[in-house]
Amino acid sequence: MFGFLRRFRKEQPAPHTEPTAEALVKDEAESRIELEAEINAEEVQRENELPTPFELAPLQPAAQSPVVEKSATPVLDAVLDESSPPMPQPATRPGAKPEEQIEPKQGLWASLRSGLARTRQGLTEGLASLVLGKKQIDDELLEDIETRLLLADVGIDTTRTLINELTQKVKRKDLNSPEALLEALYHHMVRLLEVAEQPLQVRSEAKPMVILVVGINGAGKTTSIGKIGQRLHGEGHKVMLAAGDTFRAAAVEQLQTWGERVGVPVIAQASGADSAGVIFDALQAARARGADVLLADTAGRLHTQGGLMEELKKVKRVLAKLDPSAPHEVLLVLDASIGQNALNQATHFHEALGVTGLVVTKLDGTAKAGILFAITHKLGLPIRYIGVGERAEDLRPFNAREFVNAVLDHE
Ligand SMILES: Nc1nc2c(ncn2[C@@H]2O[C@H](COP(=O)(O)OP(=O)(O)OP(=O)(O)O)[C@@H](O)[C@H]2O)c(=O)[nH]1
Ligand SMILES: [Mg+2]
Repeated sequence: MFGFLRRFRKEQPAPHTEPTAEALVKDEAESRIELEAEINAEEVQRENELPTPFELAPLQPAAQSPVVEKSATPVLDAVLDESSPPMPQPATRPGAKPEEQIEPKQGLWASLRSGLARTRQGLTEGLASLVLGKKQIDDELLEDIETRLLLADVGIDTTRTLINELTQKVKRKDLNSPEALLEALYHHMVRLLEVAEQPLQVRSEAKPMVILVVGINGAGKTTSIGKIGQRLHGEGHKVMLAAGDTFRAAAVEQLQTWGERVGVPVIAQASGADSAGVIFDALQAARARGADVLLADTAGRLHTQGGLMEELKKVKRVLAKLDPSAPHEVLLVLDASIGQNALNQATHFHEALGVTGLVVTKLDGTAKAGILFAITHKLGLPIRYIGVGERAEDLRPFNAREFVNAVLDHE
């Protein structure tokens, strides 16, 4: 059942009376006001939920900081030294399930819905009047759905595929009402995205599992590393971070701040060092300390910057010298708000590096969350996480049905 239809129906006249055109316009306007009110309420709730700087996890005192600052390659003595601080253990409640340790029980669904409010508004606004005002499926309805999918950045090819599937069903008379058409669209969209529903699994045979995080400037790589690190650490894995972005000023400090906040060690060198060297040393250190997961940050780059793409290939080659199976994951972080460009980036990064998983960030604050359909339809890559906000729990493992429920207002 679609929430926007249910809400709209409440406003409808008694079922035996055909709504007049005037009533429909009025109802649509009211429905729009209701939707806007809903989104505003969600935004207010969100603002209230956002942690103030004082609510963030307190930083550990410097003396107990697990951050490992390195000055040259290879400098592993300090790391390997028996007297170096032990790996911090996850602050977990004994017996608690992993999800309980990281995520509050309530509000997860609400936060996903509120994060995706803009895309949902674009996809569903006005559809209620169009669907409930008709007995038959007609071209106008199909065209309207097509336009909405395109505006949500589902992309021309993927939209055409979805609309073609619906049109075939209509021709075969499998669908006998506009509501059935919408329901069929919902199921097609879930099926399309289910291919990408492959959560990140920590591979126990890899010690450590090396996750190389790549993407363009500002996509959310470092933040996502911090959030994934927090999640995996909370699940009881020994996590280490590698400050492989030696290019951008303050990049190392940004990762170290995350390391301190989450309570995991960061292997870093002075900025300007060779990125491949830092990540190589970090892998050695992580092995020596028995880490389960090493998350390696890298500097942002465009796929068109050939030299910088070569640098990432070098990182891969250097890692493979220590462990032929490393990196075990090449995680591409994509900013959803750039829409179709994200598909372009994914295609090129995948060609160059063999991407094995995606993190799609900033789905909040954009009406273009439809890009997930285009990327999955074209590349079929696993979407490990989606980012729907700035809080750690706003980086969520991707679930196709949950996602489509939120963008189509389906319950
Ligand atoms: N609203 C929102 N903001 C996000 C999300 N993910 C990351 N951000 C913000 O995006 C900004 C850039 O994030 P970074 O993690 O520094 O991006 P980066 O890819 O490491 O950037 P460079 O290191 O400069 O290449 C920060 O302000 C993050 O808080 C998200 O899912 N939603
Ligand atoms: Mg960064």
